[in-house]
Amino acid sequence: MTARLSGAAGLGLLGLVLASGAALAQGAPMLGAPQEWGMGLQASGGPIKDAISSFNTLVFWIIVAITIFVFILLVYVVWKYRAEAHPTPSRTSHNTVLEIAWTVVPVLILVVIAIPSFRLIYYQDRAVDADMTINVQGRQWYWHYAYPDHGAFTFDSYPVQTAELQAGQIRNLSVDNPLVIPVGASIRILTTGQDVIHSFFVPSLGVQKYTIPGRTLETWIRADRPGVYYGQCNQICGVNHWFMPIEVRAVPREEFEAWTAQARTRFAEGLPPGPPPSALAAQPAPLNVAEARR
Ligand SMILES: [Cu+2]
Repeated sequence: MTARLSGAAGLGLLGLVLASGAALAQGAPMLGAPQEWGMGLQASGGPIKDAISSFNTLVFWIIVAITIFVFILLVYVVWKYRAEAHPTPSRTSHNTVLEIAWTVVPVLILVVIAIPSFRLIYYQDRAVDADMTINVQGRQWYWHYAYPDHGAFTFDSYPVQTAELQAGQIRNLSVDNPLVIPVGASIRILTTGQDVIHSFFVPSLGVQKYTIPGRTLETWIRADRPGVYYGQCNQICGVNHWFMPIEVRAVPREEFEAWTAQARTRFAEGLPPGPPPSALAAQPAPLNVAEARR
């Protein structure tokens, strides 16, 4: 899918290389989080975000081309038809060729945008042959996660309080019990809301899905590299809306299995699962620890 979109985008690859950042060595845990002076989209942690970045690049360059074209046209007209050089104004009010052209060309541009756009929407819609399922429930004001394929344990996820932040943790983004996923697995995400509409939004994994009371919506995620991917509820859901950060930790499959085993045991004892074992070792330092802690 990425390849298809990149093909359509043409220049997408350049954008992706720039976006995914020089700081991210191949295989190193990556950090999906806002960065100081970040100008583009967040770095991509998986195929869905790759596809979104490609499509974004395509639309960006179309906008650049149109803007330059209109600017040049304006300068040309202002210069060429100024009163001094062109004292008798044209009285032309209709021009069939021109009118057809300025109708057809925008339609073609829209078609060029629409085809990859619809492709992307259907690509994001659901996982083909998902490896596992995670249930995500938005609640006022925390996240509730369930792993139906791994013993049906569940837990709540709250932000780490500012005073309790440890090195590498990010204020208003780090949580006590992160969502843990295995690297490279296609994960079906089923969302629902307990009370009001929330939204499960993790930019670096390319996912945003509403959690609506009484309804179950489906989407999917896949992280191709180990890392920490941050997000937030991005639906204004009440006074403590800010209290709903999302932290997704993508870990190697063995570590994921160990974590689920630990989580099941602890769930049976009424305890939260906590982070995966190597969480602190694998914690990539944000570029702006001082800033994040402020
Ligand atoms: Cu919310």
